[in-house]
Amino acid sequence: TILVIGACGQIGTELTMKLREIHGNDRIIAADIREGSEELMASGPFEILDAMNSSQVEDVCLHYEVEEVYLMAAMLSATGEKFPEKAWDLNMGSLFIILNLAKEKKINKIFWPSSIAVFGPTTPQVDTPQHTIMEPSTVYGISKQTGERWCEYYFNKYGVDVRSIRYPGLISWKTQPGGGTTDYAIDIFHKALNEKEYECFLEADTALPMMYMEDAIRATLEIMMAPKEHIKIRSSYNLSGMSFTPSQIAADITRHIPEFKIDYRPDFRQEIADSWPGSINDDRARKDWGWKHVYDLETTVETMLENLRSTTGSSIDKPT
Ligand code: VAH
Repeated sequence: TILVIGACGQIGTELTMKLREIHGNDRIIAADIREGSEELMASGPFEILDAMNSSQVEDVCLHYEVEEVYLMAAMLSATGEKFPEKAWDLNMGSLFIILNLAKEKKINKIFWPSSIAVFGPTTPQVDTPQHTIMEPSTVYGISKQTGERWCEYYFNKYGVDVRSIRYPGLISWKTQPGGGTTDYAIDIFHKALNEKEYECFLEADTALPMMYMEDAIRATLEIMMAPKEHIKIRSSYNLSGMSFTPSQIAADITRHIPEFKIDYRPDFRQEIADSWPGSINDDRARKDWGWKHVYDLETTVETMLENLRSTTGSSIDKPT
């Protein structure tokens, strides 16, 4: 069976539903610190689980004969700056529990998400390369950079088959975003549809790497299904879909909703966004395991508005 820890989060929810579609509901165990959407809870086995409690995690793995773990639980960049110690403890504690279970051969494959947050203000910001200077300025970015080093160490020293992707900002409609800096790119759709206006917490010209959730889920499944020898980078792969600024996505939304108005009131998240790249080079993911993105800005805007219009208020669960 496959265990998804953090199954009720922004990525976890859609990843769990996709894995259940592919492997069958009962082969995918969803686990999180709290319950999730009605759809998720009704679709297969669920366990309330504290990702930092090693005996609880081990019990779930043994009980369900878990072979693979997707560790999607983490505290993201913005929230992490409000609770630095908790972010470090959760992001690192949960990773060590899973890496050690694999080292002890109690599970045999891990997916662990990294992020563009591993890059910092001294990183080249345009077409950021796979290998480059990384001096992250957020606790979240520090935990992801350290986590990458530990994943590579456990692969080299203990043969642990852990695979990782540096996700850009992710855009999705099925769940509310969870405390990230790129969340404006999700909030903007809800506000455009419900209020026809949006007060953006980033400057108009803040370019950030982004990806539509469907592409991110497919990338996650593809890196996990790739033959072991194709995964040549065991820290984490750069991955990119598109790159845009708040004013660019606002202009595209206005093509669909002409009366939409946006204004800009940057808050503490501006400094975080300024420390991250504007665009990412993902040639290694394309070369090693055949990655290619599908969604661009136009198709993302169309798909988001179409789905939110047809499900407004119903299946968008409340912020956790
Ligand atoms: C965040 N959405 O904003 C996450 C992600 C690259 C951004 O790590 O923290």
